[in-house]
Amino acid sequence: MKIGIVLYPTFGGSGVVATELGLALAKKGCEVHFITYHQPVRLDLLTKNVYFHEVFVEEYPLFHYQPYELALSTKLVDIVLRYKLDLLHVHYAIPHAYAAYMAQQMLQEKGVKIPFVTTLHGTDITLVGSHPSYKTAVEFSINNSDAVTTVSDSLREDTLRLFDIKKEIDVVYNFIDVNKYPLINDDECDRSSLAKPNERILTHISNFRPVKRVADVVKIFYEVQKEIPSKLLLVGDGPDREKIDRLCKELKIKEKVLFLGNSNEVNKILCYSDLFLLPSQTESFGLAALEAMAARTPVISTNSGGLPEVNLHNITGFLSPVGDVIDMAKNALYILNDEEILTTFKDNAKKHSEKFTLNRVLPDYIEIYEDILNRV
Ligand code: GMT
Repeated sequence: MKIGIVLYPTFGGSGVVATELGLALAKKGCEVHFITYHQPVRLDLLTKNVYFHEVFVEEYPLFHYQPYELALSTKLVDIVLRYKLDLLHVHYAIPHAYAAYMAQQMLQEKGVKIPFVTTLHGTDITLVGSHPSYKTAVEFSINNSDAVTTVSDSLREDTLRLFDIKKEIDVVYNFIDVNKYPLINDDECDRSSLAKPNERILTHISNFRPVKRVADVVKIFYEVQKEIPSKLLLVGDGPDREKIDRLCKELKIKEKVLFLGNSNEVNKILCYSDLFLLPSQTESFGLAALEAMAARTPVISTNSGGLPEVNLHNITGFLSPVGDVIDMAKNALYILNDEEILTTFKDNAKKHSEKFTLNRVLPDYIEIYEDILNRV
């Protein structure tokens, strides 16, 4: 099968899922073409069956906004024709589903039929997608996709609630490749440059957007460090980063908080971590939480969106209402205060993460592909 995967190339979860899926399909013998505006962060281009095509937007003085979807749909037509692709799989509705639909229409005029699958990831539905500026186009693109998937039951429900959907929506959970999360032994996991032996390490990874409520991460940590010696690792970068830096200074905890920026060594950072904090306003799934669990790190999160499908209350971590930093701090202390409790939560987190493996998810996507190809 020859598949074109359209994605955002950044550190965000939708790009990570799309990249890992494409790489797994390539390993199975599919020819996979990644199409986006620069090389995806987790994509190793020297992989058999893998191709990358950069979408270039020509600048022109008249354009106040660059017409990316126009360039993308043109590129899709070009790649489908040149490599004789069988189908497109677009990750994140805006503007990918819309561009895929346009490419499909243009190709039809040339006598070529190409079906496309749209995978909805979260903010393309809950935050940006349902905004009046985009809603009509997003609804149209979803209804005109040949197949639609969401990454959690909660996102499926949100999509049906926020849009007038006339299509079946399949839930295909996000996943991790367990081979990339081997348990790292304590002696291999040298955390001495980050924390003293008696200190606990709490970690947060995100794109520092307002939806992540990173200020709540700091406030939870502030309460925790009053009771037990600890450090906070902040991984990632984004619009709220400076605000968070200022908050740490105001709370006088700057020397206990390490800003690590964007990292491709998430796996290693997580092996140092005792607890993962994800107090998001909304989260369709919470891939970062799943990655933490796969690395044996329990999770303190909110109970919004799809998080309860990933983080099990009082088993793999705890869930609290959005903004309830005192409850989240109390739960964090409960786990961190007792070595035996911490070990139980770590074991539970690892075990539960194994329900979301690539091997379980891949056949679902392949079935969806075969189904739409049979309908062409
Ligand atoms: O969380 C973000 O802001 C990034 C966003 C993305 O598009 O990469 O993440 C969304 O997709 C991930 C992969 O499916 C999910 O794990 C995240 O929960 C989801 N984010 C939100 O719903 C806020």
